[in-house]
Amino acid sequence: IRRGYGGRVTAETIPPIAVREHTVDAFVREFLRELNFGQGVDLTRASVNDKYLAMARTVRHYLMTRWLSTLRRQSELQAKSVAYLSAEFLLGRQLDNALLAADLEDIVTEGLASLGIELDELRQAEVEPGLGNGGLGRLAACFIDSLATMNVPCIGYGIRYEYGIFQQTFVDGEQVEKPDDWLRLGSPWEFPHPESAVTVDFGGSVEQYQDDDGVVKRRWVPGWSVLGVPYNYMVPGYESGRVNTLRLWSARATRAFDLEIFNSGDYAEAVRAQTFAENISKVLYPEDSTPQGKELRLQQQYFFVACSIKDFVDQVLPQGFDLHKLPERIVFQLNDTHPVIAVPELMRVLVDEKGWDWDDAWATTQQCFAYTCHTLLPEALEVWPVELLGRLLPRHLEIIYRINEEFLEELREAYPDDELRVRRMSIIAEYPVRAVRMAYLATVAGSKVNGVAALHSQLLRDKVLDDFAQHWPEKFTNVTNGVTPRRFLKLSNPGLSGLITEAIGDGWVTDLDRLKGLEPLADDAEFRRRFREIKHANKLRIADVLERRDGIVVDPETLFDVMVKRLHEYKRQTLKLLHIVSLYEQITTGRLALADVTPRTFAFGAKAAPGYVMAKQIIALINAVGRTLNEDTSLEGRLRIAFPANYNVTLAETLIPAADLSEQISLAGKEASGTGNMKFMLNGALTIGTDDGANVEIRQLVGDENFFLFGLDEPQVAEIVERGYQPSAYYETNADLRRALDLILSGAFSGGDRHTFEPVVANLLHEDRFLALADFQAYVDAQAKVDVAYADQEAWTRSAVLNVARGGFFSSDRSMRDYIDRIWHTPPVSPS
Ligand code: AZC
Repeated sequence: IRRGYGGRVTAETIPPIAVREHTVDAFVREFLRELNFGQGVDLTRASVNDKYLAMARTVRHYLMTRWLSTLRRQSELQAKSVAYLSAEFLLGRQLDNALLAADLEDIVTEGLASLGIELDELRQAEVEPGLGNGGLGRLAACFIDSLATMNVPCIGYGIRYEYGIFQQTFVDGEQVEKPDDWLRLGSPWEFPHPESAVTVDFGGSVEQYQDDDGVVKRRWVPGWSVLGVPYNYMVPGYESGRVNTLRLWSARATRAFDLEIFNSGDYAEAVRAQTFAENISKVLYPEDSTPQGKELRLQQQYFFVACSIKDFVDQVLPQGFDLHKLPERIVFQLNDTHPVIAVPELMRVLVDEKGWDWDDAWATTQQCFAYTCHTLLPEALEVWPVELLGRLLPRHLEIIYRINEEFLEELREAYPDDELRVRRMSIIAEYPVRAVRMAYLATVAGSKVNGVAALHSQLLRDKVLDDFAQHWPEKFTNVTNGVTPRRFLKLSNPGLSGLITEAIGDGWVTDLDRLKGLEPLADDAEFRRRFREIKHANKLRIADVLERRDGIVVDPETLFDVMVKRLHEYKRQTLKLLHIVSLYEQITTGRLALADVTPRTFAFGAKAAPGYVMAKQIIALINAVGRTLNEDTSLEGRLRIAFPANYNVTLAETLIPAADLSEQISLAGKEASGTGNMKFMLNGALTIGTDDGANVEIRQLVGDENFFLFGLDEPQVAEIVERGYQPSAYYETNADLRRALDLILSGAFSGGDRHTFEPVVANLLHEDRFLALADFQAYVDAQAKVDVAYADQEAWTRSAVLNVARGGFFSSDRSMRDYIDRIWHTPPVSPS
C-alpha cells in the first residue's frame, strides 16, 4: 500500500474502517447529524434541498466502508483492472441506486417518516447528472454498474462537465435549449480531490535534443497547460460488497499561469486565463452520433485521457511499478473514438518521458488498448485535421505519423501490388483536408475492435472497416450491448419486479437468464391478469408524472405506443409521424371509422442537437401534429400525442415500464445497436421494428410471433441505394402516403401556413436519405397487425410475458462477461 487520495499511510497504520449500524435509529441519528453539522440547519428550518443533501450524504456513508475496503484490497492485490475511457457517463439519478446497493430503502423510508419526511419528496429533489447524450453515455453507466456488481475491478474515467446535456423546453412547439446547471444545488455524490490535480499540456512545439548518451531524440515543449482536478464517484455493486470508482476530471487554471499574469499586474487577463482553462470541462457537446470537429472538443478529449493515463501510472500503480507489465495490470477500453488520442499519449509517456525505445513502447501500447465502435454512419467517424491536431498537440501528431508510416510499410509488404488498398487504409486522410482518422488509429492500435450488436459487428467487418478486418480477422469481435437490470427493471418497475421475484425468486437481479423461468407462466391466466394489472398501474403512474411535470393529459386505458431516443433522421421519427398523420387523415375524411381505431397514446421523447436544423423542424412538426390531434374533439380522445420536453434517464424510468409498444424503426443498417429496445422488452413491451441493430437479436430470441417486423433489410437498402432511390415514386403510387404528406403541406398543422413544414416534406420527397417513404406501407401494415394483436388482450399479454422471459440475454452483466472473455481477461476479485 502506498498512498490513496488524502494522505500518506502504510498498511500498518491504517485504522479499521468504521461500520455504519444498519438500523432505523442509527440512520435517523446520522441523518440529523448531517442536517445539523453538514448543512448547518435544524429540521424545522430545513428546505427540501437541505434534507435531500443530508440524506444523500448519510446514505453515502453506508457505502463508504465497502468503498474503502475495495480500494485497500485493490492496492494489496494489484489485480488487473478495466479503465473505461469515455467522454460520456449518463448516470441518471444516484439516490435510488445507492439505497438499493446499501439495502437501505426500508430503513430510510421508516426513519424519514418518523421525522415527518417523505422519501419520495426528497427523491424528486435530485437533479440527474446528464453527462452524456444518449445511448453511448448510458451504456457506459450500465457497464460500470455491472462490473461493480460482478466484482470486477474497474475505474471509469471521464469529464466532469459543469453543464451536462441541455435542458430541452418547447416554445410554441419548437425546441429551445437551456443550460443544464446540474451542480447549482450542490452535488452530494462526488468527492473532489484538488490536492491530487494533474497538469496537462497543450500547444507549443517539438524540439530535437541529445540525451546523455548522445542519442538524438525529440521532445515536446508545450505552450500552455491546465490542471485536471479529479472528482471521485462511488460505483456500488448490487449485493457484491464492491464499490468501484468513477473518476471525472474538471479543468482549472494552473497556479503558475495565474501567478505570472497576476504579477504582471493584469488582473483582468489573469481572470480571463482562469476562464479559458475552465472552459475545457465547461460543457458537454450536445451532438449524438455525429462528431463535433471543434478545437475545444479535441481539447476535452486530450484533457481527460492525459489526466487519466497520468493518474493511473503515477497514482494508481504502486511506486516503482515496471511499466513493461502494464498490460497485466490494465486494459484501456476506448469508448468510441473520443478517447483515441490516449494512444499517442501513452506512446509519448513511454518514449519521451520513460525513455523506452519505440518498438518496445508500441508493443506494450498495443496490448493496453481495445476499441469499441458505436456507429455505422460514415460521417460519424471522427476525423481531426492535421493542421488543428498539430497546433494543439504537435508531438502527438508526429507520433501518429510514425505509427502510420510503420503501419503502411507493413501493408506494402503484405499487399505489394495493391497501393490503392494501402492508401485506403492510411490513418491519414488526404481529402478534403489532411486529417487523422481516429477510428483507423484505434483499429491499428487496439488489441481488439468490437461492434455493439451482431449485425453491427458484421457490417463493421464487411463495410466500414473491411480492409482492416481482412488484414486482421482475429482482431474483430462482437459484444452485443446490454442494460442494467438493477436500474431498468428492479428500481424502475417495482410492480413487475415484485411479481417476477414472487414467481422465480430474486436471483434474476444478478442472473437475468433466470427470467426464462417465467416462460411457463405466459400460459397462466392468473399470472397474465396480474401482469396486466401492473402495466395498468405503470400507466397510471406515468399519467400522473406527465400531468404534474408537463401538464400533459393521457388516457391510461389506451395502447401506449412509445418512441423515445435522440431525434435523428436515421431513427425515422418522421415514419412514426406519417403513420399518425395518415390515420388522422383517414378519420377526418371518413375513410376510417372512429370505432375501428385502436385508442392509442403516441408518446415521444427526443432531443435534437442544437445545430441540427432538420431535426428541430421534425420536433416542431411532431408538436404541431400533437396540438391538432389533442385539440380535435371529433377524435374523442382516441388518438393523442404526448411529447414531454427534456426526455432523460429519470423520465425513461417511469415511461418505459408503462409502454405496450416499443418503436425501433431505424433504417436497416444504420442503428448500431440500440439499448432502449432492450429496456422496453424487459419491461414487457412488444417491439415494432426493422431488422436493425440489436432488434435482430431481440426478434431471434423472442420469436417472430412476438415481434412486429417490417421494412427493408440491410442488403435490400444497399441495393435500392445502389440503383438510385426515388422517394417521389412512392408519393406518386401510394395514395395514403400522398394524402398524409399533402395534409402536412396544406398547412393543416400550421394554422394554414403552407411554408412552415414544407422543408420537412420536401426533404422526404426529394432526398429521404433514410428511405422513410420506401418503408411507409410496410410500417402501416405492421401497425395494423399491432391493432389486431392488441385486441386480443390475453394473447398480447402472453407475448409481453414472453418478451420479459426471453430478455435475459440483454443484461449488461452478460455484455460484461463477453468483454471479459473476449477482450479484457479481467477476472472477478472478491472485495474483502
Ligand atoms: C450509439 C448508437 O447510435 C446506438 O445504436 C448504440 O446502442 C449506442 O451507441 C451504444 O452502443 N452511438 C452513439 O451514441 N455514438 C456517438 C458517437 O455518440
